[in-house]
Formats: sequence, structure tokens, C-alpha cells
Amino acid sequence: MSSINLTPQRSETKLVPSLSFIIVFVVVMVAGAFAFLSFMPLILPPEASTQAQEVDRIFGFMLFIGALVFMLVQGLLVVSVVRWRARPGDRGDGPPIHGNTTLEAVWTAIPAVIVTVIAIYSFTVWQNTRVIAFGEQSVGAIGARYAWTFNYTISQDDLPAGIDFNALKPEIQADLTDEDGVITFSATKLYTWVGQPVVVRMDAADVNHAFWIPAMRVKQDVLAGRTTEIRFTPTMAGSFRVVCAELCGAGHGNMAGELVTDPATGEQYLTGAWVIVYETEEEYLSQFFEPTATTNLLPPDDPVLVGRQILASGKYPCNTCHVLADLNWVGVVGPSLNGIGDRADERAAAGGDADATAYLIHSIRHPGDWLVPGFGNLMPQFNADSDQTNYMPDSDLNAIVAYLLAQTAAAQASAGSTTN
Ligand code: HEC
Ligand SMILES: [Cu+2]
Repeated sequence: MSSINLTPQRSETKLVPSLSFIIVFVVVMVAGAFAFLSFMPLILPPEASTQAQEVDRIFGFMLFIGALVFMLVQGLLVVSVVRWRARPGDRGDGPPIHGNTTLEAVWTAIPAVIVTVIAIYSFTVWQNTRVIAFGEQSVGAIGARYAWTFNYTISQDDLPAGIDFNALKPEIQADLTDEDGVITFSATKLYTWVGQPVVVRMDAADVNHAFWIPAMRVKQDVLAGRTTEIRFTPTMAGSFRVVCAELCGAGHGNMAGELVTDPATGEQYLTGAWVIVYETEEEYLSQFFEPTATTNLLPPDDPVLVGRQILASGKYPCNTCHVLADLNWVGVVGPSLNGIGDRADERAAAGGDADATAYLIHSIRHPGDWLVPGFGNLMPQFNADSDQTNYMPDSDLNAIVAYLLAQTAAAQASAGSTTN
């Protein structure tokens, strides 16, 4: 036999690894995937609802599959680099490989199966997290640039035993009830109880928003002109962030709310025994009204104080744009409102308004008519008509203007550091 070997052959290395190698490889892969899973609690917010448990289970399942694929690809890469590296003096090509039908069928079939399983599994979870539960507490949520408002409805009979509706001031009674005698509350926080199934019915006051409570693992678009729903049952007492998950304007990042879950159980809520958690009438009512409770229940007579309470309650987003030391506002989009009471007369003259009061009313109702020198037309118009966006009733406006007029350098100096 006299054949001439032109190209030096590769040193022979087996292509099919031994069984023991495969076993070690698989064990390392699975252990690695489990190691990935152990990071899950570190990257996720607390698992605080029954929905969260299901969502996390499917998340873990998908993370596990992803981690397996990651370990497989990276593992084969490392193994190939080490095992089939060129030895010293070896300048040849590897064996020519022209495709392998079995292998291709396998690597097409396995992902197809995985995707199908995930699709069925996620559809099941999606269904399970939306099941209508017995004894749901229904809460209305309004998303408006840039805040959430929650509306509660209960009948007079549902008031806790310690609270006598008829003993409340007539104007408060009127304020609390609608024409059917049903009690409606508004609050800036979403209050509920551990174990209490909640359905939130959501509407948008202006543009689209999205309602997201990370700890409950629920998220739903809030659409202009259409009511959408979200359901969850808290399993943990505490306070959790509500986030807007739809870019809705300049203040989107500040559009956060709060979910407060009380340790009383849902069962106690249903039987009325839940009220034992709140010892006084004030305490009970304050959960719904806080931080607007005092405004609604004990309206001060002084319009300056009313205006201050309205602004401090965060009902309007003025703080996102203005500086005002008295309320710790630090916005920089608009002019500082410190000492605005001193400047308002001068401004009225410049802007063509009759007096300071007229000027301030004008600059809130029609901010674009006259701009403070050096500032753009960026302030939203606060409208008198409840059908319009950025609704501000005259009663609020007058109180706010009274408060702003009182913001003088003299008042600030006399208040000193004792306020707030
Ligand atoms: C998106 C930012 C933004 C918001 C929110 C906002 N403002 Fe303004 N504001 C401005 C800007 C910018 C100006 C200056 C331009 C102008 O005169 O309209 C201004 C001007 C004013 C002025 C005139 C100030 C002066 O020095 O003469 C007043 C008063 C005022 N805002 C009050 C309010 C009140 C009260 C609210 C909440 C109800 C509010 N603003 C909400 C941006 C804002
Ligand atoms: Cu939003």
C-alpha cells in the first residue's frame, strides 16, 4: 500500500462521548439550572397574593427551561473548545459534516413541545388568576395624569357597629352618600384585607394608563372610554406599590399609588367582625379618607387652611412642577411659588388682570394666556367643568387661591421652622 498522505490527519478524537461523561454533563446542567432558580426571590418583589404564587410558579418553570438551554449551549461550547482544540503541530481541518436529519428533527421537535407546553400552562394560569371569587370587594380605580384615585361603595348597614351614620354632621352625610343612600368614599390608597378577594374596576380620566401592583403580580391596561378589571387576593399584610405601567406623559414616573392590606381576614370582613381592627370611628374613617380625611370630615373654616389641605393631599399635581417650601414641593418646571402672595399684584398689572386674586384664578384656569417671563406654556389648564380633563371645582380653586395669596415672605418668616 503506497498512498501519499498530503494533508496531515487530525489526531483521532472520539466524536461520541462516553456515557459517564454524558451523565456528568447532565447533572452539572440541571444543578446549574437550579442554581439560577435560587436567585428568583432576590429579583422579584414579595409574593403577596394567591395570583402571585401561580405567576411565580410559571415564571420559575420558564426560568428553569431557559437556564437549562443556557447551560446546554454554554456547556457544549466549553466542552468543544477544550476537547476538540488543535493539538500542537495539528494544522488540519476537522471532519466534514454535512447535516444530520435525526439531529435536526430532534432540535426542532423539542422546542416545539416546550413552546406548546408553555402556551397551555400560561393560558391556564391566565384563566386561574381571573376567576371571579365569592364575596369580592369591588373597588373603582381612576387613573388620571398623574395619580390614582380609589372609589369605594358600601351600604349604610355595612358601617361598623361603632359608627352611627345618623350622628355624623348632615353635610358629611350628604357628602358620603349618593342619591340612593349608598355610601361612597374616595381615597388615594387602595385598602383591603388579607384573604379578601378584590376586583378593581378601572377607568381612565384622560389618556391610557396601566394599573400594576408588582407584589400582587397583576397588571392591566386602563383604557380611555372602557372599563377594565383586575382581580387579586392578598396573602400578606403590608403596604405595596401601585405603579403606572403605560408612559402617559411627563409625570408618568411619579404616578405611583399604594395598596394597603390589613391583617384582618376576608372572612372577618364578610361577617362584619373586621371592624374590631379599628377601634374608633375616626380610625375607621381615616383609612378611607387618609390623607384627605380631615378635609372631608372636619373642614376648617379658614379657606387658606382648606387650600393648604387640598394642595397637601396631592389631589392636584402642582408639586411636580413648582417649588413651595411650605409644602416641601421641589418641582422645577414652573416658577417657584414661594412668596407668590407678594408678587401677585405686580403680576396682575403685567398680565392685565384686575387684582391679585383675578390673576391667580386666571393663571390656573387659563395658564397659557399670560406666561411668567422665562417660562414656557407647560402648565395644564385646570377646568371648571366636571366633563373636562383636569377638573378643578370652583370651591377648590377659591381655597387654593386664598392659600397662594397667603404665601408671603412675611408669613413664611413668622411661621419660621415651626410648621410642617
Ligand atoms: C406641568 C407643570 C405644571 C403643573 C402640573 C402646574 N404648573 Fe403652575 N406653572 C407651570 C409653568 C411652566 C408656569 C409658568 C408659565 C405660565 O405662567 O403659565 C406656571 C405658572 C403658575 C402660576 C403663576 C406663577 C407666577 O409666578 O406668577 C401659578 C399661580 C401656578 N402656576 C399655580 C399652579 C397650581 C396651583 C397648580 C396645581 C393646581 C399648578 N400650577 C400646576 C407649570 C405647572
Ligand atoms: Cu399613567
